[in-house]
Amino acid sequence: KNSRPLYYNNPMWPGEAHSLKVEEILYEGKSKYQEILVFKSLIYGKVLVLDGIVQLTEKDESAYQEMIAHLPLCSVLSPKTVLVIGGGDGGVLREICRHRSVEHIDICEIDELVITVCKEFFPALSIGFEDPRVQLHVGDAVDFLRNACEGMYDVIIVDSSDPIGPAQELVEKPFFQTIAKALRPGGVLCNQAESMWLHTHLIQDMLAICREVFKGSVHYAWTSVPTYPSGVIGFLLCSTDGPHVDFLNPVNPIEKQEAAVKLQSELRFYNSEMHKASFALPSFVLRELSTT
Ligand code: AAT
Repeated sequence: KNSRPLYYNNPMWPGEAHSLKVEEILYEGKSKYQEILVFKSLIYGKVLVLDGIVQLTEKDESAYQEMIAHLPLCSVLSPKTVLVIGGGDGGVLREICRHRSVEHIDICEIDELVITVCKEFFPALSIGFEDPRVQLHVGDAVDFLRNACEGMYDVIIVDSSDPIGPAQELVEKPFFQTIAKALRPGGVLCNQAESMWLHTHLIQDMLAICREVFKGSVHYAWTSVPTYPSGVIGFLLCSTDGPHVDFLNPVNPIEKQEAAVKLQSELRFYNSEMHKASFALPSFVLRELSTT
């Protein structure tokens, strides 16, 4: 096991590496797309790692999955059709299924082995796949969206890995154009958008593309995820031309939904205050992002 490579030379995070104490390695394998590792950590519970990059831990997954799902779903009235890109662990599905208005969820994950491994080691996340409203499509999101029906979705959530490897094309303009086409007028995209501390150039590029492609509103929000590099991760929230979407004052707040008390008690991280707060940006980020 001493031959396991060091990851401080990952091109997404040159010169830095972060460590968690490994109690036990639970799974190690290689799919057609990536290396998959599951281990039990001392403090963060079980951890899913793809190509050396932490995708989630049991302790802090709620901060990511709840925000990436409820930020967009609370921003549109009565969302019914949703598409998830990536998200093979099932955590985002679990969150979407909490919304009673949702009737159909497509998920397009490229790597079937991620799904299989998560079903074995992360049952509290993969439970999302068991909901009858969920339809799984194993394949590349680029192809899936090329063939998607126009105006089909109220909300699209891109829960994809970093743009190295199979997710490379998911930060490019043609991909965003196919997303905009697949959304209904006034439909909403929430896209994983990296760290404001480390990736301002990537965020600037994505913002510039999205401001061109999405004719409604475009905003950057962020959340705290201690096990992601720099401890934070952001989201791009965009809406297509059509009924105006006010992301900062959501029309479908969690406390006004059916079974709101139960719903709110099930959530660990998201609430309406966190929703609003997530759009507040530090001054250096405001400056850097306004120049695009
Ligand atoms: N729910 C939190 C975990 C993820 S998982 C990202 C998923 O995106 C992976 O399962 C990966 O196989 C899938 N994926 C990557 N590329 C594609 C593609 N082209 N089409 C469909 N699915 C894809 C995200 C964590 C973010 C980590 C940030 N550092």
